[in-house]
Amino acid sequence: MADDDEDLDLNSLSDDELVEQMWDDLYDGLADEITQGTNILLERGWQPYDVLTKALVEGMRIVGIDFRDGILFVPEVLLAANSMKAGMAILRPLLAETGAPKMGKMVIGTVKGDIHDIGKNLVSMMMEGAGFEVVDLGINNPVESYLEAIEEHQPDILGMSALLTTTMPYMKVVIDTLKEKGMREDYIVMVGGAPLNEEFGREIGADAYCRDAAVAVETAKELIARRHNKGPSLEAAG
Ligand code: B1M
Repeated sequence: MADDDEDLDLNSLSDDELVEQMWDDLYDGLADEITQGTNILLERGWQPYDVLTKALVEGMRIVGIDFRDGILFVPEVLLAANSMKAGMAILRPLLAETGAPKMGKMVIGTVKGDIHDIGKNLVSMMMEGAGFEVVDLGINNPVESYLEAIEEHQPDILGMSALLTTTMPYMKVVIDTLKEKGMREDYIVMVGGAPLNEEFGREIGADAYCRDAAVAVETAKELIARRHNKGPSLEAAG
């Protein structure tokens, strides 16, 4: 696909054609083209969130299907992921540019054994855009990293991401450790990642499972507001 596209002027495409071309370019791991396409859509007045969801996230969804079906392999998917990150790098400051008052703080990281970070990065970007301060611990985090970070940063929210069925149980290890240390109730715990669901979130004792980054933002706002409304008096009464 890449060869055919060499002389293609992305500027000459309609919005719909360009978005479809970006799905192809993401699939082919063409970071420069993704950078260009992202900039063109923004110049045409697209909202950063629309570029993110309609061009980049949808493109990665298509990559995911062919990865699952054994049509694409790890090296190709890595190139696609890097291209996606090139687009996200342009969108990040725009999404964070809302000037919203600080809503709260979140520490977030992908759990131990798991190196997927695109979804987590998206959640971080959207949370920053909604006025949250975000401390991103990156990938492959053992329970100790989470503990150190919450000790250091005293967040309102602990966020965890997992993309593998083999790594998602580790979220429970982190939550159980918080319980053992008597710290569980000090933090809102939110979890997310493609293989998770509502039921899993409940079973491991998280406060919320978040289907996507937009849901993460809404859930965070809601849970923080609920916590503020509760206030210290309830604890004192209890
Ligand atoms: Co991986 N991989 N991968 N992979 N990979 C999946 C997850 C897989 C489903 C593909 C498949 O087979 N269909 C499959 C898992 C199967 C399973 O567990 N049952 C899989 C596999 C098997 C593997 C390897 C084992 C492959 C191998 O080596 N043989 C290996 C594992 C490495 C490891 O982690 N130890 C591996 C490696 C890789 C790459 C390195 C090549 C690359 C990652 C690059 C990177 O992240 N920097 C990669 C990718 C890109 C994928 C797919 C194709 C795409 C994931 C992604 O970025 N999606 C993925 C297929 C899929 O998910 N359909 C797949 C886009 C992203 C925006 O969505 O991450 O779901 P997502 O995030 C969403 C929500 O889930 C939610 O909000 C996000 C934004 O809306 N969310 C949160 C996520 N985290 C949250 C945290 C929150 C809240 C919401 O906290 C509050």
